[in-house]
Amino acid sequence: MKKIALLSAAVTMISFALIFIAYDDGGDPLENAFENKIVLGFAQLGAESEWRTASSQNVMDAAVKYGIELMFENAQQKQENQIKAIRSFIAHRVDVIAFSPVVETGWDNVLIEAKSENIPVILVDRKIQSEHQGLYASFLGSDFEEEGRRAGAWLVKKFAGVSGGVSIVELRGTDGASPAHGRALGFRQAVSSDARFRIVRSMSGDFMRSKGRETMAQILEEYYSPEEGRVIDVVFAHNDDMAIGAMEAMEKIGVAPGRDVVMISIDAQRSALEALRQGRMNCVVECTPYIGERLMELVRDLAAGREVPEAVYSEETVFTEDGDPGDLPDRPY
Ligand code: GYE
Repeated sequence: MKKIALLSAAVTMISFALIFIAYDDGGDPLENAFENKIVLGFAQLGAESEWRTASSQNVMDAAVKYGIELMFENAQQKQENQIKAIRSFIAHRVDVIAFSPVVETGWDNVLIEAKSENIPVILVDRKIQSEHQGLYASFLGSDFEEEGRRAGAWLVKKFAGVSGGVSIVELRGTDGASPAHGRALGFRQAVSSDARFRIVRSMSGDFMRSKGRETMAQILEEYYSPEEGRVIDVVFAHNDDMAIGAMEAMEKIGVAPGRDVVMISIDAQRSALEALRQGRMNCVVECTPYIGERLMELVRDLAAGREVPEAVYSEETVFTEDGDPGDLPDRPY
């Protein structure tokens, strides 16, 4: 009898401890303590930029906050690794799969496999292209064409009333990736109506700072000589890391980004906003990595069998040299 009483006291204490742990998680305490946790398999594409690192951290933090168990894989920028990760999530019978597709095509087979196992899929931050319908439940992220248009529209305004041609260098993101595709397209839509704007060089820097630096150094060799001093007018970089790499390459040979060359970039991470404050950058189009909490809400809805919207776009803004530097946000990333 005494033993039974002791045992039941112990069980009660453990239950309270469990409730407390779940509460500490920031999730719904009772739901987590007494029900099985939802399991989310997330295949991140890599760690190519500061944006990506912030995105991964944000997903991890949001999973803790929502009491969702996260299986997280980093695919090191390789599609085959992402496909492998998704297959392992299917084998583990996770409740929901989410991934940021490194490129747009080549996902049909693995997504058909997930579908046949009734595991819903969310595309996070990047899109795919497929002839098949219904391979994923929802897309969550930014409107990349709109980001490109915003960058181009600012440039058109910047050169309003200035005569003569405007030569532009474009540093593209990863070839085949939806943000590279959308940003290139949107930018061209915005500048193409004015014949003064010419994209003289477009090269991929793979969304990486090191490659932005190398690519820009190569382009400067072609377009700049200390004797002639000829330099391009504008650099449009598909992300901040490449823009910062390009700025380093310019400064190394005495070209001043922001003054000798107009700099436009996308993301608005802390280092780019700092460059804007210093006058080394002219325009930064925001693309937020903070979509983790919205992702967890979608995961909860899908796990509960509820309908979710086909696409959820983030609300974003543009930071430019025309604004008050004091208004620029402080970013942890
Ligand atoms: O702009 C870039 C990152 O997919 C929107 O990927 C994302 C992009 C982001 O490497 O910095």
